[in-house]
Amino acid sequence: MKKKISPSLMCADFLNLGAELKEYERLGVDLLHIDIMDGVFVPNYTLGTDFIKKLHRATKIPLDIHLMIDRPDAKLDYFELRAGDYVSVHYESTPHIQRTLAALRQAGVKPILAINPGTPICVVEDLLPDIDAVLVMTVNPGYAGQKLIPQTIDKIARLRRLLDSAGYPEIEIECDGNISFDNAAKMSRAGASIFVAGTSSLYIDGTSLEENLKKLRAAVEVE
Ligand code: S6P
Ligand code: MG
Repeated sequence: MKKKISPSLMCADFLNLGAELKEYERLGVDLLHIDIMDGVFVPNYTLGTDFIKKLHRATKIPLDIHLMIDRPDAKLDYFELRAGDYVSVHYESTPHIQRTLAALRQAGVKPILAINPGTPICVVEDLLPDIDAVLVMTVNPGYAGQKLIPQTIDKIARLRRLLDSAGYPEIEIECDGNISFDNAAKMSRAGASIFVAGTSSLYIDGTSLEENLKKLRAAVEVE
């Protein structure tokens, strides 16, 4: 499975975003991670619907939209979705998660089931036909710059085994939260293939995106 890096744009330099986007295109970044928070499902606000529209016009890189919002089933229409985008919805955010995932598939995007650190992996079992990936939160969602919850590494390994033994080896595992170069290697070995890159790797003050991306790519290629 190709290992993909998804820079977290909530960590980007907003005053320099146009140049940063050009740099991502030049470096062949796979995805752009867009955190959407509503102050209810998580205690923070970040990026929004108009930002997604602007990005769609500015770049062909697929968006990796992470919805951390309460009752996303009632709000999917707020978002401009483009074929090829990845969209994650949280298991914990709606009692109608299957309906929401099916609506995403219908809209032509890749549906991803996101699970918080405290949510057990067994919740994916009855949703396997509806998803292209599982997003394992390796910190509690809401903020950049947090510390890894250590047991989430083993959680990724257990989830990989569950997906493979259920006959879904093509379902990817995305991880999000404190993906440092060291943690990325451990997550990759455990079976993750999509890595959200924030303040722990790409956006370390005083370092270059190009160098950090190179280091992160090398870290996740370990087997
Ligand atoms: C957190 C959000 C994440 C962060 C990312 C930041 O709720 O979903 O996508 O932007 O975790 O990376 P880091 O390296 O600062 O944890
Ligand atoms: Mg995120």
